Amino acid sequence: MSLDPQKIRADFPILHQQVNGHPLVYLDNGATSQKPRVVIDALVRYYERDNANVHRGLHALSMRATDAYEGARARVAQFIHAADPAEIIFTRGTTESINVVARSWGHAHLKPGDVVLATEFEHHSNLVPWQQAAQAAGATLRYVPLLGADGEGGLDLAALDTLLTPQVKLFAFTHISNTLGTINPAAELCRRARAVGAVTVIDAAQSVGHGPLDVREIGCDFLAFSAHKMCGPTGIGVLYGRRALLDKLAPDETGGGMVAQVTYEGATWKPAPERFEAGTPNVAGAIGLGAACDYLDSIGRAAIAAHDDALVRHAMDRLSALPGIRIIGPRVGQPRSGLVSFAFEGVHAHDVVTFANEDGIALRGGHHCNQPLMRKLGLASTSRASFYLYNTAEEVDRLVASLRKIQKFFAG
Ligand code: 7TS
Repeated sequence: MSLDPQKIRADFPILHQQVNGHPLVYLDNGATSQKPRVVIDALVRYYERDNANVHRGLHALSMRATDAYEGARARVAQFIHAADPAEIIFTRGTTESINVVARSWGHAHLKPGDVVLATEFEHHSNLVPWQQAAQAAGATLRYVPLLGADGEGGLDLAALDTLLTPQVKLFAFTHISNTLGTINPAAELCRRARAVGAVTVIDAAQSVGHGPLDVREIGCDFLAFSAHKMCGPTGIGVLYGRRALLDKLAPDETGGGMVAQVTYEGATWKPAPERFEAGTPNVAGAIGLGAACDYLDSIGRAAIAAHDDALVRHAMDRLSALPGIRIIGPRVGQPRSGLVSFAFEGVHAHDVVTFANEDGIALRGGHHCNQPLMRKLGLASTSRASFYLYNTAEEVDRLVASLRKIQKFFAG
């Protein structure tokens, strides 16, 4: 159950280039992943051979495009073990998926006095939509605290028990933190939320392409993710919703493609998923996402998770030996996803990222769309290295060598 990153690298054309005179080391996978040739080819093939609008034509191309689009839906359902392809709604990405739930479900179900629960380490995309939904309904938004001065203790599960009152109507949480690397016990959190009758929404942006995921085993009501972080194209993502919930939900966007009957006076809706896909969808994107699912499964998601884990252990080991470094999130040896965020005493994260770029290394620096979390940890920003299936231990070593140079430079 291991993978050979050198072999995998041959599948990714973009990796074979020099940046500032050095072979590219791409460690910004938390922001977006690179695309294998098979995904790029699927997009080109669709546009060269099959391009047509879906669900409305009786000609050959439209039928082919519709089959491929619906085939991608079925493939995604299988990828996350959804019971039914109708539970897969194509969106623009994680952000839009969460907004659909916040607007549709929030509008229908939230009342004054209700509570929406989130955690202290949500990405802005799983935080601001809930602020908006709670404000619109006169509901209250509460946060499950994070333990530890560096967030190393994970979610405070004892506090969760106190917070999960019958007033809580919805609990939204990230599966994997894009800044801390914390892996939340998703099935356990859903079980506890269900016990008070709360609906669960999981932000799976950082998890779905990095390991096995089964929505029925987790027992969530909604789950959101983006194709571009899992070797697929940009501009396409998924909202998974349990059929029983989706069928009762009104759409948040209306127009062509999602209506059953229209008169001058009004309209009725098709069932899910069409009900939530107004207008011409991103057909090519869905096909590209289907190809990404095939690609990841051809490698094996358990093997990808093991590879991420080996890299992050190696990185934690080497990084924690650097002087003046503050690593946030789980400690060395504790479970964490394949990413690590850190701050250097006296060096701004943007300087770290700029200097690393001189060595051909792509990192991310900033607040990572986690401003409230940064404030809680007393940090303006961090630098982040995030790994994926094509990264190697040698690349981690190049990062560490570059960071040593940066430290030396700023030490004067
Ligand atoms: N949720 C999490 C946990 C994320 O990491 C991201 C993107 C999103 C939601 C939003 O996804 P989108 O595809 O809708 O934009 N995270 C990052 C990041 O960490 N660096 O750049 C984007």
